[in-house]
Formats: sequence, C-alpha cells, structure tokens
Amino acid sequence: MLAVTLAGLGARRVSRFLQAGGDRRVGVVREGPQDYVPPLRRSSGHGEWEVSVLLRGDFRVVFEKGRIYTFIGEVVVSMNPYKNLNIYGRDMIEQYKGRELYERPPHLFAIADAAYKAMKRRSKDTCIVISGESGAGKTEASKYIMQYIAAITNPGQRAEVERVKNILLKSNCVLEAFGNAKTNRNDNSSRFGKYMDINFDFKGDPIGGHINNYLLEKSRVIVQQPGERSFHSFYQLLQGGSEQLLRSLHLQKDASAYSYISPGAQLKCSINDGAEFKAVADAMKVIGFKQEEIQTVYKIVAAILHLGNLKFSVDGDTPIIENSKVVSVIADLLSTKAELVEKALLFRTVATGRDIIDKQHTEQEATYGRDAFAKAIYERLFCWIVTHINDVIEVKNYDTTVHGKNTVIGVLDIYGFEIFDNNSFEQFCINYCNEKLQQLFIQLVLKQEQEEYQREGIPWKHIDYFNNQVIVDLVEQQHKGIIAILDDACMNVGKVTDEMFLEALNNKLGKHAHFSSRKLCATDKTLEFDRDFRIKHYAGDVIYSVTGFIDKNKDTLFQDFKRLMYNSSNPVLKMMWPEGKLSITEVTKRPLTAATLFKNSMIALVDNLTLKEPYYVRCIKPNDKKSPQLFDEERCRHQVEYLGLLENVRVRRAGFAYRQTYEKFLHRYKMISEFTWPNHDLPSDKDAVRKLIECHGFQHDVAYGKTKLFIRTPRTLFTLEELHAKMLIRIVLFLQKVWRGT
Ligand code: AD9
Ligand code: MG
Repeated sequence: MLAVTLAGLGARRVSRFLQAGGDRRVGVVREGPQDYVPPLRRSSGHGEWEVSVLLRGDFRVVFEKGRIYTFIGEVVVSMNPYKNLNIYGRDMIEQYKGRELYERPPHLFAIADAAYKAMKRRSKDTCIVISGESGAGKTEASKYIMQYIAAITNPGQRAEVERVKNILLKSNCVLEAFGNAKTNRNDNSSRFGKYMDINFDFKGDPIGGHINNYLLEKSRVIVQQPGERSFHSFYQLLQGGSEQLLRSLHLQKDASAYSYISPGAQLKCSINDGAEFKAVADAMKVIGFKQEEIQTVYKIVAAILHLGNLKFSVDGDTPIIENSKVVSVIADLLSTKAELVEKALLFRTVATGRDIIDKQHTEQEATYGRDAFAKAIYERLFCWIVTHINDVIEVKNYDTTVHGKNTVIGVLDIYGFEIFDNNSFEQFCINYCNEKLQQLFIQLVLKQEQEEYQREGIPWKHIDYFNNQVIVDLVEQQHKGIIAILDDACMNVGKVTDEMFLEALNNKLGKHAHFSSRKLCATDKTLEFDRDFRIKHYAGDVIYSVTGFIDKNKDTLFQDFKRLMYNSSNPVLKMMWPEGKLSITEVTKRPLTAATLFKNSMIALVDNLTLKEPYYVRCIKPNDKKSPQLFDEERCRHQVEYLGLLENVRVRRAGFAYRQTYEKFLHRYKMISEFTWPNHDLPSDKDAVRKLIECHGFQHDVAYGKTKLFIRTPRTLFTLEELHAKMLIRIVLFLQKVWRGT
C-alpha cells in the first residue's frame, strides 16, 4: 500500500512535503521561461513566464488571446476580458480540483484550490484578497471563487452542507441588488466592502459563514453623479414588481417619477432589472426571509422613493409639507401614523436644561433631515439583510473537541480605487481602504520576504518599491492625519464649515509630500477650485472637493426619526432601530464619526487578514470603455506599476522558492545521506544540512541562512523529494524482508 502511494507521487509529493512542515512558497521561477523546467507537467504555455511578457510591456497578448490569468507565485493577475469566456464550467473545475498550483495554466480556480488545500491539509485559516481598481473584475472573481469552492466540496451531499453552500451563493445576488449600482466606472459597481468568511469542518466541507460589510455609500440614495444610478434595488422593484405589488406600494413603474432616482432612470445599464428582481426575490426565499420580511423590504424601498418626492415650503415662518398625501403613504408603508411622520420631518425635540421642547425646522433643515432619514433607513435595511444572512449561516453546534478545528477561508471583495470628476468623502474612504490593502500586500509580499533574507544574512540586493505607508499615515495617523483633523473640526462647538476644515488641513499638512491644495499650490492649474485638495495616492492623484465632508462625517440623524421607527408597528422595522427607545434626555454620548468608524473597521480587517495565510488576486482593467476589444496599453502599464507587480516579479525571481529551518529540513531528509542517517556527528544541524546538500551536488542552488536553508528552484526540491521517496521504498522493502526472515 505504501509502495503504491509512493509510486503514485507526482504533484502529491510536494504536498506531502509541505504537510510535513515545509514552507509553502514552492514554484517560483528564478529565471525567464527558457530556464524554467517546470517541476510537474508543463502548463499549456501561459504560466508564470507570461509575467515576463508583462515586463516587456507586451501584455496585449494576454488580453487578446483570452488568456486572462497569469501567476506570480501565489498571486494571480487577472485581466478583465469584458466578455463571457467559457472557462468556468464543470470541466474546468475538474481540471483544477486537487491539483497543485503549477500543474495547470493560471486560473482563479488554481488559487482557490491552493487556498482550500492549505486550509484543509494544514488546518490553516487562509484568505483570498481580491484587489484592483473599480471595474477590474473583483466581484466577478469572488463569485467564481465561491462557485469553485462550492463545486469541489461536500462529495457526500450532506443536506446541511448543501443548504449552507446554497445560501452562500445566493447571498451574492441579494447583496448586489442592495449594495451595487451603476457608476461611470462600472455598471455593477460594489458600493460597499465585503469580507466573507466560509467555515469548514474537519472534512473540508462548508458548514457556515459570516459576512462583514463595510461602509455602504449611502449618499447615493439621495443623489448620484451625472451618468450614474442609485442602487439597483430601486430600479429592480419598479421594473420587476408586479402591478399588484406596485399598487400596494403606491408606486408607478416609471423611475423618472421619483426624484431621488430620476437622473438615472433613462440610463442604459447592463443589469436586467426585471429579471434580477425575480432572482433576488427567489434568493431571499431560499435564504430564509419570511414573506412579511420580504414585504417589509419592498415597503422600505418604496418609502424612500416617496420620501424623495416630499416638497417643503414655508408658510410665513412655518415650514410645511406641500404634498401631505405622500406623508400618509410613507406612514402607511412604515406602519406608523401620518402625523408622527410629519412631526419628525418638521420638528426636532431638544432638551434645554430641564425642558423638552419641539423646535421647528427651517425648510433647509427639514430637507436635510428627510435626506438623512432616507439614507439611514436604506443603510439599516442593508445591514439588516446582512445580519439576517449571517443568522442563517452562522456555525451552530460544532463541537471542536469532537470534530477538530473549524477552519476558515476568507474572501475579500471590496470597492476598488476610483477617481471621478467629482470626488467626495465616499471616494476618500474608498481610496483610503485601497491604500490599506496595498499596504498589506507590500507587507506580506514585498517587505517580509526581503526582510527575511536580510535577517537570515542571505546576500540580497534589495529590490526597491514604493511603500505607501506614508499615505496611509497621512489619512489615519492619530492627531495628525486627515481623519483626525476632520474629527477635530466636527467636534468643535459652533458652526464649523467645510472651508474651516480645509484651512485646518492646509495648516497641518502643508508640508506633506502627498497633500496639496489650491491655497498651498496656487500655480497648479489642476486644482481648479478653492474647495479642492489633492492626495497623491499610490494609484494616482485624486482631487477631492471638501464640500460635504463635515456633514457626511458627523452623519447626524435626528433622534426623532429613530424614535419614529422604533415605535413602528412593523416588528421588522422596530428591530432595525433599537436605539429609538432612548428618550431625548438619555441620548448624551456623541457617536463616533463615520470616518473613524470606517478607519477602525479597516484596521480590524487588516489585523484579521494578517492572521491568515494570504492568496492574492490582482485585477487589471484593460480599458475605461468596458470594451472586450480595446486594449489600452498605457492604462494597463500604469496598473501593473502601481499594483507593485513588477517588484513582485523581481522579488520572486531573485528570491528563493523554499526555505526551512535546519532542524525541520534534517528531520525530513536525513535518511537520504549517509552523513546524516540515522544521526549526524557534525557540530551543528547547519553543518549536517550543508554536508547533505553537498553530497547530492545541490550546493549551487541553495543559500545558508542563520537558521534556515533556502532553496532557489523547485527542481531541487522535487529531486530531494524523489530521493526521499526512493529511500522510503528501500526501507519498506528491507523491513518486509526482515519481517519475513529472509
Ligand atoms: V468595483 O470596484 O466593485 O466598481 P469590480 O468589482 O472590480 O469593480 P466587477 O467584478 O463588477 O468589477 O466587473 C465589472 C464588469 O466586468 C462585470 O460586470 C463584467 O461585465 C465584466 N467582467 C469582470 N470579470 C469578468 C470575467 N471574468 N469574465 C467576463 C467579466 N466578464
Ligand atoms: Mg465589485
């Protein structure tokens, strides 16, 4: 049996080696394609060497031949083809299932399989971090990865596992409906960040999961840039809802009738709203939303559309609502009374000393309050949907003492770096998030690798890269960063304007190399307006307009609206607003600002990812026209550069495929040398390893660090494994002979 297993070695040999405590960095190419003798079967021509194609700047080939994936070690570079390719079917899944990373041509499935195998074999939590700018293909990639994992697991067809898998897959379409929108960069742009943990049992089958969502771009509910739409859910309801449903929600089909979403009503969008509406409704049912809950979802979406149509004016000094019928509709949809809705819209309860009074809004305040309310109920709805999904996929009744460790694969799909004509607080947060992820990549892929060589005293010519930590600090540093300065401005008592915030930025960051503004740089023609400031991001310069930063950061929602919702007779709505039970005198604590909450969530996310073994998908966008034909060379080169891919390749090529401590290395291979088997009498393990390596003639392919042996090419590693396997067979045969007494 043993002999059969060993004879059948190939790819599995390396896996075993890894299982035995080896480092996972196998399969790195030192030289170009000519020198590369793949350790396993040669992949069909689009292996890692295509990175050298990227390096030569001739990466048009990759796109035009439809070979959209390339490897750099465990990093997959993916080029958005902007057309459906027949490369994700069952046959492809079979080709990648259980194979080693370099056995097959580069593919998302290969990285998904590698992350899965690492998780299963070594009980390691792993994560797949998908990054790239807006429209580069991150969300599509994350869905293919999930599909792959779903397809290769649960061979025993256990019902509970199938249920979990189904919900994980179905959750995508629901979250996209409520959290994605057409932007000028992408017809299906994620307007929230998503990190999904998939939990596996000891057999490697999914038994649950958890979704973390990050900062939904809720301002989109009330306003969109020219050429953009609000969240898909609004258009889907109008297009796909039956006549009866729309009638019950007091809605008409035409989106241009609703001022919050009318600018996007006539825009062409590749989303099929009608069909998606039905798919989302089905998915919600599969996930386990009850009928009343689904109805409540529609009611909330409808209530927001009606809120946007409210018209305020003034009668003398008193603001009034011109179309009070709409108020009744909103009250009906939110299961409350029209007079309570009207009061919450026109008055604000304030505590002055011991008195509690109703302070009347100005027209402007009323409009502000209404918009804040619309944004807030949409955001609550979105978070409630995520919580609901989490409730049904939460791992329950898993006893680790009985079943062993429950391991996790995390998949991160977050909004990509973006530059629009008008960039505001939302782009600032999104781009900061991308800086954090780039920093993580640098730390894990470029920095630590090189630092290890230095620490171990391996001769190493440092490969330079741009470290964006300086920009991360510019944004998040305590007391000195932009978020801290913004929070300071928001804390000030009295009216603080966006201009005052900009002034504070100018005063405190005037000398920062990555920050400028019109005041600081009057001659710079790109900074057109006094309200602009610019951050030199790792992926390019972005000019932000300071307008709205203070309001969006404070994110004020009058307590009256929270109370209104808490007192709704619809239990689902009530549940979404627990803090509405506090009376005005009980609400004393100032909540954390939006930017600080986001910063904290980003720091927690990065901490979480750092604990896991990372695999990367780096997505590249071939052009800005969403075209399957157009290859914009300059745009691609820029992305390859700022993503740090060139440095990534250089580090991998100049570096070592494998490293292991002398002790562990000996433990594995001592049997293949007479100098080390069964024990060595040399002064140290390092000397023993040196002797072992030299007796097999590998000395030119290794380097000796202080505590570890470094092997440059996978070929050496495979030969060592072969020798080890042969020796094992000899030992087994010998033992059999002894046993038979011959
Ligand atoms: V954003 O940061 O959320 O704005 P993503 O997520 O990077 O962005 P997305 O995955 O949504 O981009 O891809 C954009 C569009 O490109 C998709 O709607 C598809 O039309 C197209 N795309 C992306 N990847 C593929 C693919 N592998 N095959 C075919 C693709 N089309
Ligand atoms: Mg996306």
